[in-house]
Amino acid sequence: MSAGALRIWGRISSVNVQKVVWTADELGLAYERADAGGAFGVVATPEYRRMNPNGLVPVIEDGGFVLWESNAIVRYLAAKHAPGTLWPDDLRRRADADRWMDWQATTFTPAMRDAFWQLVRVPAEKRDAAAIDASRLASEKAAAVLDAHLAGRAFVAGEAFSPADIVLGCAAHRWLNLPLAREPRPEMERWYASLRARPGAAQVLSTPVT
Ligand SMILES: N[C@@H](CCC(=O)N[C@@H](CS)C(=O)NCC(=O)O)C(=O)O
Repeated sequence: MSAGALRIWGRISSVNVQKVVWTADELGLAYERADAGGAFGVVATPEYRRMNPNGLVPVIEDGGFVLWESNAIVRYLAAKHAPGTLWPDDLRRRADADRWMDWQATTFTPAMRDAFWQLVRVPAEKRDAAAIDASRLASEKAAAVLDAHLAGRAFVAGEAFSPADIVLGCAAHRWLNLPLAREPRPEMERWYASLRARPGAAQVLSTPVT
């Protein structure tokens, strides 16, 4: 990797890596991404554990500064490169985006974890139907909250695109592409379609859910 460029470690199939890649693409940053995690390994090496003792992806290195936790990375990159635009200056607008980022990490994504894991990663004959259904119901509850919130709003935090759209856009990409029957969510689907039209989202939102 060349010196000085932003470095991202993590396989693109990881929803948490996708957030970071989308943010970098949205900001037009030059970066180099190294596959790590899953079948790529790397995360158990002593060098990697020195960067992230959790052994998880993503990790970034930016001019000697190492950071893990995907939403913290998204906030860091947005605040560094786009204060006042991607990262709102206004305290309340920023808190609004921030709140939805936390909601993605603590509510929406945990709700869909079992459905994703069972339907995408577990062989059909070994699937736990009860776990899938409980996860589907919890995800529908969260999807209903987001769908209702998006009514009358172009983006999650109002009229301007914010980091909340990136992290929830990655979560929605997963939810809307899981092979299961979902309730119709017209506002969420309208918002997701608008995200898919963004050049900065092209790489991530065209990545299959695997
Ligand atoms: N809270 C962490 C979670 C990171 C995480 O769970 N990453 C998963 C991929 S989405 C991981 O590293 N799994 C192990 C692996 O890929 O080897 C974040 O948001 O960055």
